[in-house]
Amino acid sequence: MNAHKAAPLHLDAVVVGTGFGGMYMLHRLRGRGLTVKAFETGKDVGGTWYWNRYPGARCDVESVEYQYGFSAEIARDWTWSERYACQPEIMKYADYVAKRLDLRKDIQFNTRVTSAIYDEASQRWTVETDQGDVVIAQFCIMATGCLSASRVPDFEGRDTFAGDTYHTGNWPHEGVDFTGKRVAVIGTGSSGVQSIPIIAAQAERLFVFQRTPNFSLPALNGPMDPAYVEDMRENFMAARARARATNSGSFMQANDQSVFDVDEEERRRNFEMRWEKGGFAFVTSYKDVMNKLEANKLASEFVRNKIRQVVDDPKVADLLTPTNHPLGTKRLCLDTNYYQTYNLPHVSLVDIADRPIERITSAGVVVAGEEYKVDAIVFATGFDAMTGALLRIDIRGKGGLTLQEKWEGGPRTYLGLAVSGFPNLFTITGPGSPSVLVNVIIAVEQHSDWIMDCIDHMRANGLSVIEAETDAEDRWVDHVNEKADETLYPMADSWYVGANVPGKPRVFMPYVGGFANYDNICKDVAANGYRGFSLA
Ligand code: NA7
Repeated sequence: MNAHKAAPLHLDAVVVGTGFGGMYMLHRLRGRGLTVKAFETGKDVGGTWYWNRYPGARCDVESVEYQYGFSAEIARDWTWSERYACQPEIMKYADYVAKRLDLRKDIQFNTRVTSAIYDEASQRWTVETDQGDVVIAQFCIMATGCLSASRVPDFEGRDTFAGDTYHTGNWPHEGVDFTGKRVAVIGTGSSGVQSIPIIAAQAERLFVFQRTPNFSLPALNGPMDPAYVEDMRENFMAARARARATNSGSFMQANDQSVFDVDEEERRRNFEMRWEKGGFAFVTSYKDVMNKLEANKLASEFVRNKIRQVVDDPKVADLLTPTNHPLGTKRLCLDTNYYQTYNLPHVSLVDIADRPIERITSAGVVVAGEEYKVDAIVFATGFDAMTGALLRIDIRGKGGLTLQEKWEGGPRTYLGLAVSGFPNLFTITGPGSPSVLVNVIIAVEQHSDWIMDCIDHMRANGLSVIEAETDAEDRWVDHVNEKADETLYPMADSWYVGANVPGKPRVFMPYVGGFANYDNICKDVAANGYRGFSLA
């Protein structure tokens, strides 16, 4: 229930969420003289990193890339300690940026936005919060994140468990010590893969419940090479500019040869060389790995062999080896000693692919009539990705249309930035934009800059309302689908298509056409009088 409602505050813009997207958007809007306030559910900035404090939580984009590129000074004055930053270091970085830009004075923490309702007569959004705030604003910008609505599946008996339960995406801030405990981990996506080795190192007994084996590549994390750190201090901005001109939006050197341009020996050498580098470089071994099944099969089989080489028990190795989806079509994981963990005598893999968890009892988890008795259950079961955080807010556009109604058959946006029927509402990394398929920091900067330019344009031309046209939206949705269908991505039951949430419409949500292509489309739309938008 909402707290007592305050008198409405009139502002130019409201930003919902202060992960890296909301932080930068707030900075941009404020810098252009708009009156703006941001609301944030957490007690601090950082978004998904604020919540995902599970043991081993680590970014799988290299730390030098996972930072803002809008300010040479901010980049130069920050030094990452490891190749892949751990969650606490990313929080320190978020704190550093928040202090540097003095962002917190315009953020209200501990506050969840509950509704955003558009009034056609006044052309204003009324945004309300669970703390009783009422803000009336011209622009409402949703920076709610792609992986922020965590979910625990509705296992029968879930609430009867007598021990402790945790979700990786909502981890206690004081941390958890599993020493001497019997622990169940349910889920083997990135959060499971990162946390399992660390939980195993503490726990007396660990059961991992796996529905789908995922491909995981070795991160080969370690301290940063000082020479590279210095190089990046000088040359980061140029490297970022180059990355923005690529479709991966990253520093990785993609190989534009086909798998079939080379013989078997050469291919094996190249796979091995990229494997040895660690990280996602392996996926860019050849240009057709993600769009030709035969090419993907070769890369997939290389990784499967690596798994078999590491895991001692061939039966366990078989269970851990992904066979039901092509490499990369479910979000790839990066790990440190994940597969090695299954060689430990106190770690057991419980296959639940064909025999789902029957129920949770007061003592543990039941599968195929067998009760696995544990003291704690860790749900590493993921998120209602990309749409969940938006749909949990009561958003109503023209004619009282709710976003839930509008997206009943799956999300529909124009450029992942705007929704027809919802004027002056922008979504940062909304469905239909590259978002989770590229370095998300680049994605949020590009969106925030585009939105800022758009608002500048409106102000300079005496315009007060912008709305995506339905036709343009339809064409964009078709285009997003066409691009996805050119790839292997739709073959997997991934969270990219909402398959992890029962009843969620199966739609490929991110835009797979590439960052640089997408950026050019957005620029072109703006340069052509915001083609596909109506402005008044
Ligand atoms: P993910 O990647 O969605 O992984 C969730 C895991 O939980 C995955 O293995 C799921 O199996 C499993 N899951 C979900 N529901 C169930 C049920 N009902 N029963 C058994 N197992 C289940 O979430 P993460 O938090 O690991 O990672 C999210 C993103 O964060 C990641 O992709 C990176 O971008 C960072 P499934 O594969 O659906 O069969």
